[in-house]
Amino acid sequence: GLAASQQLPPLEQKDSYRVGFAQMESNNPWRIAETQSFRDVAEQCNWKLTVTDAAGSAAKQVADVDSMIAQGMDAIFLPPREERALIPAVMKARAAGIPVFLVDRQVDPAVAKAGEHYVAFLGSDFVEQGQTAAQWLVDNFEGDEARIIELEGTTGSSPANDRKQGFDEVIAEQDNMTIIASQSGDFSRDTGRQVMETLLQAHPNVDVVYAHNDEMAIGAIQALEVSGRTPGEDVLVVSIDGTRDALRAIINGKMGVSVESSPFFGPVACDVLNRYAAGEPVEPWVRVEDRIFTADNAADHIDEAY
Ligand code: GYE
Repeated sequence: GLAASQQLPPLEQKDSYRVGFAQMESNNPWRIAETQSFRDVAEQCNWKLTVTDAAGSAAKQVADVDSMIAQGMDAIFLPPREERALIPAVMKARAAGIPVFLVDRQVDPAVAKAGEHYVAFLGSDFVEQGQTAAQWLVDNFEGDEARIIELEGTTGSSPANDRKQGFDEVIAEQDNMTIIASQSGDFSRDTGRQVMETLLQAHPNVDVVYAHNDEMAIGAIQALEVSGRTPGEDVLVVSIDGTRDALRAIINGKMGVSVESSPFFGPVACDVLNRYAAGEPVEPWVRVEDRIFTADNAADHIDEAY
């Protein structure tokens, strides 16, 4: 009946779980640290862990989830590369009776819901991260007028949508700040560098770069340096993640701030799976609290960075 069909698939308590982690790509340190975090907890959580890598293709990620369903995994942890493209994978796993936990990115909440189609979303508040980056800029920008270039993450991904929303709404309230260009760099260092090189031609008067992640920010810093600019002096760079390269750039004065977005989901994934199997309630959004890295504290955190 209707009630039964709206129930999430149960998970039996067992000595060992077959767990799938369907990673989307491994082309940056954040993704590698996240995958490693799952591998690190597998043994102590009694998981037989299967990891796939969709190599940046949402279609392959759907196929990877398909094969995990076919193999009869007990549970699937999924970081959906794009908000819409991965919805069929979520629905199919649920129909097959396999509980799905979204990690680090969301699917479109108008279509698929936590507590109904999947168990929970484990991750950060991306709107808040964008607001925090913008507020740091408002508090620390020293020029008269800020012309901002925004490098967006992967088109159609929840962190790109939400980091843009949070940042843009704070900037819209500032009389002296304007976003003069906003374009996707696909969360990648190389693409970020190329997009920045192109945008610099059209907007040589840029004062600030806001990148949706550190990899693109590092790419932008390279493009700024190649163009003869001094990042941190001529152009202020603000970003999100807190990678080792970003903390190093902050220490070297090339980057102003990196708002943390932690990739270390293994321990929380273990805890949530155990609670779910024990029949305990799992909140629809298992929220990760993020810190902020600046010149004041970057050196204190570089040793634990990835
Ligand atoms: O910021 C980025 C990664 O989804 C929160 O994806 C994650 C983002 C992270 O590629 O570096």
